[in-house]
Amino acid sequence: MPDYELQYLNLGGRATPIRLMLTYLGISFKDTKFDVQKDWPSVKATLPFGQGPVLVIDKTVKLAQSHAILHFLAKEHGLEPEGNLNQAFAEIKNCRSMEQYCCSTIS
Ligand SMILES: N[C@@H](CCC(=O)N[C@@H](CS)C(=O)NCC(=O)O)C(=O)O
Repeated sequence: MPDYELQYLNLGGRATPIRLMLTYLGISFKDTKFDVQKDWPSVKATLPFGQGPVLVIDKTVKLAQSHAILHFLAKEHGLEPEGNLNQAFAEIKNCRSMEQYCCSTIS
């Protein structure tokens, strides 16, 4: 099993689905939470795109972008749906839940 470290701010946000997926899979991981005021300015420079969440694999590879991290973990650990259509439905749910998290609908 690879060594996983999840790096993010000291809040739920975009790290929540990643934490949930790793927990669902029963994979232990280091959950590193940075304090926005104290740690973030210096940490930001070390992160791809200067943003979190970031998944550090085996202390070497840094994966950015929450969707890419979720897809990677799903493929690596057997959660990726089979077939293009099922993958599209999963992607639709993923996109929609992120819209609901990020934006409010005007209507
Ligand atoms: N598309 C990126 C967005 C990443 C993002 O916006 N991260 C925010 C927290 S949710 C962040 O790191 N903000 C602090 C900053 O930009 O300094 C993803 O899904 O991971």
